[in-house]
Amino acid sequence: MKLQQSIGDTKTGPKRVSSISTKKNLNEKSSRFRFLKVLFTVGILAIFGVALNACSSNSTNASSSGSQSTASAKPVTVNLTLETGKMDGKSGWPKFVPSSVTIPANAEVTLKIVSYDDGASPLLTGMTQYANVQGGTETIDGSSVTSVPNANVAHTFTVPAIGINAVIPAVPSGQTTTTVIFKFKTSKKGTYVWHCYAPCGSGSTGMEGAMQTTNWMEGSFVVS
Ligand SMILES: [Cu+2]
Repeated sequence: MKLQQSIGDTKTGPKRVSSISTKKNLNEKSSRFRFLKVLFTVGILAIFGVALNACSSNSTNASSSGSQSTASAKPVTVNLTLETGKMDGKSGWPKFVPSSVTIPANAEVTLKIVSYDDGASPLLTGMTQYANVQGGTETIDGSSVTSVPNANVAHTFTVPAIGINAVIPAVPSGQTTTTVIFKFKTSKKGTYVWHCYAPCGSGSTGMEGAMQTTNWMEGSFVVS
């Protein structure tokens, strides 16, 4: 029995061995196949990834170039003159000319104000914030400023609704004019009012005359 069993074992032994080796081969083949499948899938995913990336970067470029085109502001120059009462024939009645200003929306505006007024009109108590440049950058006769000493303020060109305030000093002695360059950007369309906040009019407070008359020290500011 033992012998037979051992013979039987030896007979069946190799068969089992061969079947095991076949299984091993199969296992190896299938694992290779799986490995190739994984490689193939990774390859396909990589190609898709590159393609998607290219598409998305194209669309990003397209959208960014689109936003650049909407963001590119038009450069616009607006010229104003600040005339004195003598120039207008009305003593004590300084005037911004023209009184009505129209500027395109989304524009980079250079507001050039040439003033002939050598008289200062310091801002009244509670209004001295208008001695500070707001909502843009300013140069006076080529020098950058962020404010003007109140004793030297002659006028302001202020559009409260859009937060811009340009400060115009009195023309210094020895000069005929002083030139204020105020740069700012317009955004939305709208019709606003500009004012001068310096008491440059007549009367005991300087708040009468030109200060109370439309088209003298106040006018329209249209962003179209
Ligand atoms: Cu004024």
